[in-house]
Amino acid sequence: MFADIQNRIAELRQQLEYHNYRYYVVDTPEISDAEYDQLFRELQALEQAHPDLLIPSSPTQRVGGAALSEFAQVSHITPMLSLNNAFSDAEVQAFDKRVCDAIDLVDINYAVEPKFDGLAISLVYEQGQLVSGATRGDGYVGEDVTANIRTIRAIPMTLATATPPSRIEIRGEVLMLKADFIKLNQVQLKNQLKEFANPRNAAAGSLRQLDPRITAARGLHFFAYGVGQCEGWDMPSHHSQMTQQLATWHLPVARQVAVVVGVAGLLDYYQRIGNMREQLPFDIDGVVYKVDDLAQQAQIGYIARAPKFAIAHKFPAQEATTLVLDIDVQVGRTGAITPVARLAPVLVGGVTVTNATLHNEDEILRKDIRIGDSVNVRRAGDVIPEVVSVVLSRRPVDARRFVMPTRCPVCGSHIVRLENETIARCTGGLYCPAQRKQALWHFASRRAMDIDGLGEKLIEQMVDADLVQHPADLYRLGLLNLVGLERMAEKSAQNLLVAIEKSKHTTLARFIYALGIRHVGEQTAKDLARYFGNLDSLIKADELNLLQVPDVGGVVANAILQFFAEPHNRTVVDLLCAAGVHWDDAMPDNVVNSALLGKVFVITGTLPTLSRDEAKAKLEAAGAKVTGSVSKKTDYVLVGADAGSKLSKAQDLGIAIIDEVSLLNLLGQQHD
Ligand code: 9MJ
Repeated sequence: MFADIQNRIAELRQQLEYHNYRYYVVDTPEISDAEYDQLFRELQALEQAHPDLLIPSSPTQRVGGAALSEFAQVSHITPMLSLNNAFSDAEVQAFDKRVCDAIDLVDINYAVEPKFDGLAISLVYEQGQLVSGATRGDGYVGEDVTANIRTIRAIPMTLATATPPSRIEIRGEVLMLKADFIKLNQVQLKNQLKEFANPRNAAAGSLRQLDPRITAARGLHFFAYGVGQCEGWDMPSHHSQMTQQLATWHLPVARQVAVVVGVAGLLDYYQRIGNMREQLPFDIDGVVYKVDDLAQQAQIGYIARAPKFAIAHKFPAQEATTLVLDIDVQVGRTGAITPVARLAPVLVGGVTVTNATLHNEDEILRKDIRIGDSVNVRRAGDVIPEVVSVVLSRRPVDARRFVMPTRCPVCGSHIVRLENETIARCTGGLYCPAQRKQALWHFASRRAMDIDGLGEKLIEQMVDADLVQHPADLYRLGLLNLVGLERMAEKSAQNLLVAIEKSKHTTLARFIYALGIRHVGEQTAKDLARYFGNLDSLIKADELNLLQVPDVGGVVANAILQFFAEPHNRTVVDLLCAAGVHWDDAMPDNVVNSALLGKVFVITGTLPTLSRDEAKAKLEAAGAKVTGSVSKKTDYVLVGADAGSKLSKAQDLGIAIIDEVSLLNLLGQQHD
């Protein structure tokens, strides 16, 4: 019976390790998460019932242990050497020549590997069980990070072999996959924690956590690339066979490892890996070349602290340090204002960089980037370079903070940053040249002014030819303007003019929507049109008025206010109306411009003709609110006969007091 349990436990551990390997190492799971959980729970239950059978390398023990107060030191029996670097083809040729000379051979076979940009780690397996994991440290003494290493699912707790070495030290690199890095930074941002500058820093920060539960949550990965000390195992004769062996034990070995011949093979591999660099799921900073034959390696030997039989061929740095000469802002198609650092020109990964995006104001504050600072700049693929961090030690005393300009650099309209938004925007939506194409395209779109035939391409041409600057210009176009444009024969030009003419007769809702006010979609435009009934009332509305409109909250109200507060936009609206754009005014749902809209009333005493309910209904119909008690928020107290304490309170607070006659006057006025 006991033997059965022992067997079942061993079987479950083996199965869990296998499925772990399928999932995390070869990325082709065979069972569902639920099935995995079921096996896991069965093992957990058996181990709980038989604590004497629990071993540290059980798959249930990946995340467990309590937080440490510090990491213990570990001496590496075989030192963990670093590699010399080559930065040019000439240096690689010189390396190959040294190798050839040392062993008096030509056309050497080299094992070639990506150079992972992570942290070098040493894993020790005894009788096939993972017993320890340590960082490289200074190469001789590292830190014991075993508990954290166990949380890395790609690292087997048990080697997948019935005949493991009695003891083997496996070396490789712990890293964070790019996708996990992006996710981690999103979480950091959400929790208002500092983002990591790159996957390498994230991996280092995650592995050096005293609490393994934090490491576990970070999703680290591992690639093996070598063997250190080894007992009870016949080492293969070649490095490439060794890494293959590691893979058969279910250690993750990069798919890109290969064997090539001679210097031409090395340089070709460098090119090939360089071309796929951006597409790889992990960061690399070069490739590594190692003489494949281990006997030849021994013959070539070491110099100082590095092997002479291997070299790292680095890619040009993707990060560089330079000066922030100035910070100014760019205006996007939607009016988004992006601060941009103007940099002293610097080569980053072979490309001269003079500008880097700073994303937004908060980002500048978070990274504390100032004009005059030395900054680290990164370029990844074709994306706009960005500032990663500031070299604070080099900050000059006169470094200046960035101040968001109040005016759009392109059109001079006000720049505003709405509540709860990170992005500041130019408010000159209809007028701003930077937003012209987008604004026109939206204006003409089917659900807005519905100008048939006026698509993106045509708008682009018209703007580029300076025919149209803002929507009102569309209504001044003539046949002669249009026929000069590409693919615009007289017939299509005529059709377009007819469509433009037709669009003049529209609805208020469409017109409001066409203005492209931020946060004002089609439905909100309809609500606004129905509520206000005419454009003038919408333009004159204050925040309280706007908040009365169904589904209009503070953000939308503010966006509308900002839009109409910008004189440039008002000008375009006036020009549109002057050009003949019109609609049939609807009866407003609510009476607007009322002195009473949004005002807070308290009624007290007996009114001469109206009942209290009637007075209340009339007030509410005019957009006022009626409450029961007088406070500082009360605008008016409507008094009748025998008014009591509410009247005296209103007098104390200096609140306007009116009688029924004045009320009826007020109500009457707005129907004028
Ligand atoms: C990295 N970082 O990818 C070695 N490395 O070999 C590879 N590092 C190495 N090999 C001996 N692929 C010392 C370091």
